[in-house]
Amino acid sequence: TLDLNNIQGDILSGLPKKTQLYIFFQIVDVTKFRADLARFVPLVKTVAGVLKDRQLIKEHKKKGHKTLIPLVGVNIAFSHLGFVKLGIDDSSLGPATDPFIIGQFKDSVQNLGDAGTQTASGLVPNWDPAFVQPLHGVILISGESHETLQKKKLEIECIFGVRTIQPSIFQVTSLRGDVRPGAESGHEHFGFLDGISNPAVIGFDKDPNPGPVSVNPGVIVTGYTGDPSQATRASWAVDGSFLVFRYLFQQVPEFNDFLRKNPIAFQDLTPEEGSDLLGARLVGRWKSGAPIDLSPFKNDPVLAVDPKRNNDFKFEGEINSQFRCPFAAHVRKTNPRNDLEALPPPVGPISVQKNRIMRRGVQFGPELTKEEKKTAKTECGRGLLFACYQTSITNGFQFLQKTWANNPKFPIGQTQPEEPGLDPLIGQGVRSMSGTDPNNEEKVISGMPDFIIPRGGEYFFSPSLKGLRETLAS
Ligand code: N7H
Repeated sequence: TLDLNNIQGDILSGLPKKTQLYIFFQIVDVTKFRADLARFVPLVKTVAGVLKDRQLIKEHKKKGHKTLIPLVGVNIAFSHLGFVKLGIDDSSLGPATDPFIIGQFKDSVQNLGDAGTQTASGLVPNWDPAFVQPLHGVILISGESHETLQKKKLEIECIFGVRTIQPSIFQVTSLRGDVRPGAESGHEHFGFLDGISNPAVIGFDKDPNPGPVSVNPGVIVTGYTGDPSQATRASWAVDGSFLVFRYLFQQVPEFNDFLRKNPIAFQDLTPEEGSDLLGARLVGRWKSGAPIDLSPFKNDPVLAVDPKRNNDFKFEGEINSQFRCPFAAHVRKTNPRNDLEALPPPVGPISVQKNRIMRRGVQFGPELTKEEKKTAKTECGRGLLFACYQTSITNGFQFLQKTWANNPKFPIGQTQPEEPGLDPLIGQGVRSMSGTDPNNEEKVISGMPDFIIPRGGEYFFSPSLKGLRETLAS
């Protein structure tokens, strides 16, 4: 059984958040850091702690309170360079070829497809300078208000002696994410409801909603059935998970402008409805969250918010058709469901279980300004602090990005003449796709501007409480 008191809270239950800070740091004094960490560990929120917090939130709401209950959740994770700096043998986290060991800086241009610039030291990604520096770890603070976050941040800075004459860490950068205001709460910056589909975990989610099959706990938490390296994990590396962080900018006015200029002419849709349909066909869901596989040509706001139905689809009977949903639509690319799981022999069926990831992103940046709406040009940076957990980056995030999103031939096994094309949102490379027009599935749209631009990131490992206490701290 999963030890919920030993697993960091963000992994299985998601730290409750209206706002969240990611503090990226380097360790500058190893001996002091290990001593400081011992005082930091009691702040770390476990899965059990989050479950308790969620109960408190429920009771608080039930009592009719309009204000949010002050709550804070702290987690910590380390990069391979962090473990090296600490002198900790992390070889049970992966071989030298594992993306975690290589680090995202190199992986970004080698495998993820991030745009780069040729320099004397090789191809380097066009990233924010903060992420070009080595990062040793990240501290996550989630809460209901900026005040709560700021207070906790100061407490943590005191523990690590930041702004004293002997700090143990140097803060390279910190990023703040905020859930969007009002009716857009829960929606990412393009306007689509997010956070609907995450894998249900056997042994944790007792009564999962209808949808994709539940995954073995080891797909998300190290040391359990489903962890490809279960047999060889060091004991301190059990009850942990790899945290992939990506700093992703979204070109929202440009996205909206593209939809406006390319409405799908279908049945008796108005141009505005045709633009909404195009957006829905790029994502695979309507802005409301309703899956287009179930409601292909018209938004269905009731379906959208019905947890018993809004993830219960498989691209069924559709193995060879993109009439209802394009093969390249973002949610079909990143969780192909029956495209692989019902793929006929000799190639299929192929389970997607090992490729599922637990997504925990949060939005950053302001709402669109009047000026941006008018000019259709981004002036203020905004996007997603993308985060996801898995026990294998090779099978999880990296696979989704490299082998699915960036691969014009995926999903495989289609017998149509047309190629699916790249994921129109996160695909990197020459971005074109077929299937946006239900009247003409072979029609290819190309010349899409980059809607999502990676500007940084790193691969981290989020250790167990026991690992933090007994192996990392001293
Ligand atoms: Fe995606 N978006 O706004 O379009 N994503 N994503 N994602 N994503 C999903 O089903 C989005 C990104 C996955 O199980 C939804 O919960 C944006 C990366 C996976 O059916 C929406 C960005 C990767 C799923 C978005 C972004 C993924 C998923 C529908 C970046 C991995 C679940 C909501 C700025 C490499 C698929 C939902 C399933 C869903 C958006 C990034 C993966 C609306 C804006 C980098 C696995």
